Amino acid sequence: MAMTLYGAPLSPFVRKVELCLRLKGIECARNPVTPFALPEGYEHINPLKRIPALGVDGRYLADSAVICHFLEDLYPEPELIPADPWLKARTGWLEKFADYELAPAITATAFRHRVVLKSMGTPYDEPAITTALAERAPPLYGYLEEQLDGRAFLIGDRLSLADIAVVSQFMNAAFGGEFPAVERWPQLARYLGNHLASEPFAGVFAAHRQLVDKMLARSH
Ligand SMILES: N[C@@H](CCC(=O)N[C@@H](CS)C(=O)NCC(=O)O)C(=O)O
Repeated sequence: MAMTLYGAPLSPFVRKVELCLRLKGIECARNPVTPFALPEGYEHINPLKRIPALGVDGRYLADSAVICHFLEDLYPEPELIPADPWLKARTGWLEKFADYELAPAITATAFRHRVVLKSMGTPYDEPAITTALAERAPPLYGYLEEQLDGRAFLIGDRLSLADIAVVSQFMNAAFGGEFPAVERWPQLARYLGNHLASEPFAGVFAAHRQLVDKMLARSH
């Protein structure tokens, strides 16, 4: 089976798929397209014109969750989505929470404005971003704080797609200067600190920070 991943490395959604591919040792070609310069005909790959997409023997899948679940079915080891129905559903929920709640609240604010727009020299409204983060992030952080309940992983006692989805969004937020305060959300801050400093996240975090630094340096 010949696979190609379409997408730019700094997308938290592409990073989710990258981490699944890497953890499962799946061979896959890369086509580093960005939403700003999509190749002609990309709408036939993903009509929403978003990244990531996965080419599989000339057919295409869109959406990071769909792709990660497909990879899990094809390559069940190591297990990133538990088989137990309750834990599987909880993993799906926390992945959705990351993709559809954390992403607009912390990635589309902190990362998009303070990194993407800034690097392109596009003016952005910093007070509006600070206010949006202050309003939208705390309830989400509070919920994750409750879910952790003293554990090192969101689901059970091992890494799952829930951790991959959540930590991926927080990497982008961190590049945009957003991180939960340890005094207010101690479990979440420690959970993120520990994962960002250990594999499979640490190497990706360091490499992607270098990309961000280069983007911002070029814009000066
Ligand atoms: N739910 C989608 C979200 C993908 C997404 O929003 N990707 C962003 C890049 S981080 C994108 O392509 N944005 C371009 C656009 O929305 O036009 C997924 O999980 O793949």
